[in-house]
Amino acid sequence: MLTEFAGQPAVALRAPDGASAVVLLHGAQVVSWQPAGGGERLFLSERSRFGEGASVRGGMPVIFPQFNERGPLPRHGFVRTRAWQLARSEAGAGDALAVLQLTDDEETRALWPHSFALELTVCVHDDRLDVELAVSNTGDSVFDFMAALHTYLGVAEVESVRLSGLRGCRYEDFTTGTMHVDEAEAVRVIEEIDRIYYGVGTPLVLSETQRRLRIEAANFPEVVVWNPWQVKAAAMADLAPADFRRILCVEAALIEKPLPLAAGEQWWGRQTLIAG
Ligand code: TA6
Repeated sequence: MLTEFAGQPAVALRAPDGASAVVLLHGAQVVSWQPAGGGERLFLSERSRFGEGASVRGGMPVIFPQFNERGPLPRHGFVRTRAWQLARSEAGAGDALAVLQLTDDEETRALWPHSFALELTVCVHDDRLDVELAVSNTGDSVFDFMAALHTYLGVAEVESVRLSGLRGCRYEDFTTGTMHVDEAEAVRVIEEIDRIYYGVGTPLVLSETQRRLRIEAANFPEVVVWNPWQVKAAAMADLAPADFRRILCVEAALIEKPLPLAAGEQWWGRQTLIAG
């Protein structure tokens, strides 16, 4: 159902079992997810900026075709700051889903000279949220891309969470510019963290005192774990100073080897969150 969220056009999903989500057309950004019978699981900053050109601080920004500043494009690409089209939204017997689309235009081609079609499918059902990004090359030559679902998970207190499933994975630590292999049983966050984990093959589990979240991914080989912590958060105009404690970004990503997509080909990647 088309609605408004923070004054912006959005689609509200509600499954018959009560699971719900809200997706802004701006950036095709999921900004709320409540599993059936449960509370909000995503963080959204009350100081977020919305509308033309803004990137909204929270929810699940879609990153394409460049991650962070790993290339000449605007940081994290350009699709999170553009208006997408709603192609379809429906509530079925057990779930509710919406499909949003974005294609290249003069402005995107001025930044990145390729023809593409993106489709983001968001589906809620019972205790799960599935978000799938499909990328099609609609031009006549190959292009390479990176992509991520930059998920801001909402947590009660970040110092109390444990993120398991990354033991044995190689990671790049951006706070020190060094590479490591994670030997810890679980990731704990007690200071700024900004890591890309490579070759992640198993589902992750985020445990809090009162609740858990299972995080699965398909076709996204990397996981980014990020929390800006106090000093960087204080410098962010769109984040309240204490809100870094309520966030853990766990992002399904394709970064290390930008994917070459030939003319006429399609790729898809999915992230699934399962509340417990
Ligand atoms: O995914 C983590 C990251 O790349 C961090 O380095 C961090 O600065 C961030 O994304 C947020 O970027 P943004 O452009 O949304 O402020």
